[in-house]
Amino acid sequence: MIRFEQTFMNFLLQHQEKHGRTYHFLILMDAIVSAGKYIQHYYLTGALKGRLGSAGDVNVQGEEVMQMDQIAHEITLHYLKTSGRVIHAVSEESDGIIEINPEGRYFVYFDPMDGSSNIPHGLPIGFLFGIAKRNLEGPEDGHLRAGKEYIAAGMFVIPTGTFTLGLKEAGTYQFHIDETMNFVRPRRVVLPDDPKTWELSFNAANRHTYDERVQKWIEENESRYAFRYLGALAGDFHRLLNNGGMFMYPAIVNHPNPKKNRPEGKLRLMYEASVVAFISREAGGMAVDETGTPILDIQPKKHHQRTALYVGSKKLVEEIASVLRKSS
Ligand code: AHM
Ligand code: MG
Repeated sequence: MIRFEQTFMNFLLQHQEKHGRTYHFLILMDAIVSAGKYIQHYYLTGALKGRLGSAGDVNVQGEEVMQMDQIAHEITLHYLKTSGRVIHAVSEESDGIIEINPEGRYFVYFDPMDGSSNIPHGLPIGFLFGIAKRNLEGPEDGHLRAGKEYIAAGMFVIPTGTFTLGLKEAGTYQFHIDETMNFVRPRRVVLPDDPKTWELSFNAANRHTYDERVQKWIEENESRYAFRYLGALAGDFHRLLNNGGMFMYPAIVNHPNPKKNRPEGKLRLMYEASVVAFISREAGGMAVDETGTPILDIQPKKHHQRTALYVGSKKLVEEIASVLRKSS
């Protein structure tokens, strides 16, 4: 007997039909999944084809651009354009807003290759995206949406072949790539309640540069949990979704070289922090910034805005949020 698996597209079709929705979102998701597969293909053969090096450029955020950053950006834009459903896109790899189709229905915010330090080694990176819907009835409402207004957010862990999608008020689901390059076998993901499996994930080299309250919390609590850090948000967050715990990238405020402080945080709000915050909410978790404010409530002022991030199991994030809300 052949064992057939439900494909992502079939899962989504049924979801849309059940909720009486249009097919536009399906067409957009088909484009995003095509981009994810194509990036996966380019990355898998990247070392052999000499594509894992630097592009010799520095992006608008002052960071070294890798060849794969550019390839992944180009691939994603191609598919977003051909979907015909996107009005504007915001990419980590592009300074300005990318105007695509004035008739489009969706805003897409994406980081096509997140976790750049893993690229030269061919180790896991992420393709992260958030989707908001344009206001079709009223006046044009711009593209700067808070995460709570996203209708979906997702991430591919590449080249691992996993895809996770959070759907507004409908849960978070994980899929695996099969031999035919289809994402299959939907599984609903709920962050585990049991602290026994919880993990902490942060760049330990930075710990003495954090706010004193955060340092104290780490000292008092770290021995209770396992510690894991891959250096690529999608991979670290993927573990968390399955095991529970908390990923954090706190503000850097006590660096011995004050020029290296990052009081605004490192990660980007619209296409990194809000994406994992959305997925986490749909999996029963939560996410806050350095003031203990929910990430999904932050109204971005600019599209490459940064934020500190604490995301994961609700109880643990609430614990650190109450520490952060108290004045130092
Ligand atoms: P990038 O967009 O330049 O790749 O940076 C984002 C990445 C995240 O994926 C990861 O969680 C974090 O930066 C790691 O930073 P660090 O190397 O400082 O630990
Ligand atoms: Mg990034």
